[in-house]
Amino acid sequence: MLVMRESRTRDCRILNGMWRFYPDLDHTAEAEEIWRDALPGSQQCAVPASVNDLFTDPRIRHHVGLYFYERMVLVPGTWDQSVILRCGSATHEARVWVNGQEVGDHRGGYLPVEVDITDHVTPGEVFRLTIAVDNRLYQDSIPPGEVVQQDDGTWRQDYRHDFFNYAGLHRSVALWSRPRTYLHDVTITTSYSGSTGVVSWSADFSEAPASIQIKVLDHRDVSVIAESEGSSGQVEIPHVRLWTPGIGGLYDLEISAYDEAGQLLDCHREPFGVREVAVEGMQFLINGEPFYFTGFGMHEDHETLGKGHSDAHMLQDFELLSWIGANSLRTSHYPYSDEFMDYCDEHGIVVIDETAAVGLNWAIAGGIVGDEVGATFTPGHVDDKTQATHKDHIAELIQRDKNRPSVVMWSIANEPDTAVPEAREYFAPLVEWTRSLDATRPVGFTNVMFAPAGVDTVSDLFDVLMLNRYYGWYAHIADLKKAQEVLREELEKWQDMLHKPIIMTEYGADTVAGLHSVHNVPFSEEFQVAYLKAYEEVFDAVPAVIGEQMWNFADFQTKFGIARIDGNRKGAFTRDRRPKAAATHLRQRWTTR
Ligand code: BDP
Repeated sequence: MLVMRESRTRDCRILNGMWRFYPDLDHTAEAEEIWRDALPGSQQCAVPASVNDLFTDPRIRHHVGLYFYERMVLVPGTWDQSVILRCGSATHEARVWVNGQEVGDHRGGYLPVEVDITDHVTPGEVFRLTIAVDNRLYQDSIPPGEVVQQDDGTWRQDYRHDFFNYAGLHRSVALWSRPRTYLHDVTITTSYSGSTGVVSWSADFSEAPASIQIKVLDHRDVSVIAESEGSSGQVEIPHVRLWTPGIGGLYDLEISAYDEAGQLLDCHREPFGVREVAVEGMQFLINGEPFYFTGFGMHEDHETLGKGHSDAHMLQDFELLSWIGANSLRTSHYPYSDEFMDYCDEHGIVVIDETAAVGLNWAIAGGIVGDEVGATFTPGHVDDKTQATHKDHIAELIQRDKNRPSVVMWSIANEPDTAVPEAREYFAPLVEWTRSLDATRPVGFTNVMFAPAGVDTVSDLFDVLMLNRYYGWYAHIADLKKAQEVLREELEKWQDMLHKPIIMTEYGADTVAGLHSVHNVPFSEEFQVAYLKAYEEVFDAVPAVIGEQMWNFADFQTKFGIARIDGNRKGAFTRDRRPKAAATHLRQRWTTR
């Protein structure tokens, strides 16, 4: 599924704003088929946004089940093509009705929902659009979870990951007009030789057009740089401007399809960059140059909005990333919005693109050793069904992001239970699957502290080692000398065993902004800085370490827990994006490298 972009043949109406809203608090909506008529009541909800922090009623905040959204939509009278409804995401499942008739659904909360509604609407007329968003997570969803019926009959959502289960229409909703014969996919791969860029493309249409014209355009001013034709082939870019970290450098591949009479059928512009990514020995190369990752594991998370996208908030985050000297980030722990990824492509921000496969670990909960609840890889926990959903989810992510130059690596899971042999059976086919879908990027996952070198059973299957470590915090609390010792010993062991590049994808300490101490006590700003310095000394001493992404960019909301004070406080910035002392420290280190 291509990211929809306006073109000579594709038009768009953004449907963001205030929608009618009905949270199904008593779970009767399905039996009553409430989508058949206008939603009851007069409540409204903002789109895009998470539902949870907008209302004062705690039943809405903690609701487990369905939320209904509705609005009237005008199909422009000039639209005589296919009409497509597209939401950037609906967390975690969506069902869509047009005038009370079901037209489509989608499972998975962080990737687009696209439904062809042509046969149900009439140009020039208004229709009633209803979308149900289901926030429930199950054993076979990605991420997994469990809905528990409580003694008083209410439902509780359990899940094993460390961020609040925000729900809603989180990203833009739009109505699109698309030609009936249309480009539904294009794959672009690039390389270069000397100063000549080589671009290969392969385009798939709903129906073969009579001819296909290809143009390479400069993304900035759409000037034509090269031309070719056909559904697949190669085109050269003389004096190529390589896509470069910190700079960017985009081109567009314009694909135009014509019928026998030479009439334009469809036209789409796909942004791309010419760059090469490779892992060689213990180095990660971008355009042949060793790349050292600085930056963060992040979250889509803000006051009021929850996981709702806002261009203004996104821009502020990117400004802070630039200010602090971060050249990269990981989309922990799910795919981020199209807008976010577009910005990374445009500005040369290096992305480790992560799936929503987080919490596949029955031995921990949010970095902390959990209760004894049984094995991870067992029927009813993480099993064949989970793996099947995981596989589809990887395919959808690669489908969405494969042409993005910013994406230099796939992270197919965060902290699964890889201390047990069953993990290998689960992950080996998924690694192979990922490589079969994209042979151009390395594949990794982030390894949990409880599966260190010698215990972990899967890391040799992957190209790069990504480690999340909390020595000095969850283990050896406050003993930074010991933390350094254990960390160094472990990193050297990995280095000797695998000879692969290592990125430290998480390390951090909860820190309450404004709490100070001359004794470096945990939770103080001074301790967070001391903790970072201790880790950095080790990174600088181990050659295999080719990156540091501190946990987390900013404080973020989580479910309740005694180790969570209104959320996770490991941010370098507070939740409202004020710098802690750690931010100033990181800026000093990363801007002078
Ligand atoms: C790691 C998880 C991350 C948590 C972090 C923490 O990958 O999602 O937020 O620990 O505990 O286990 O802060």
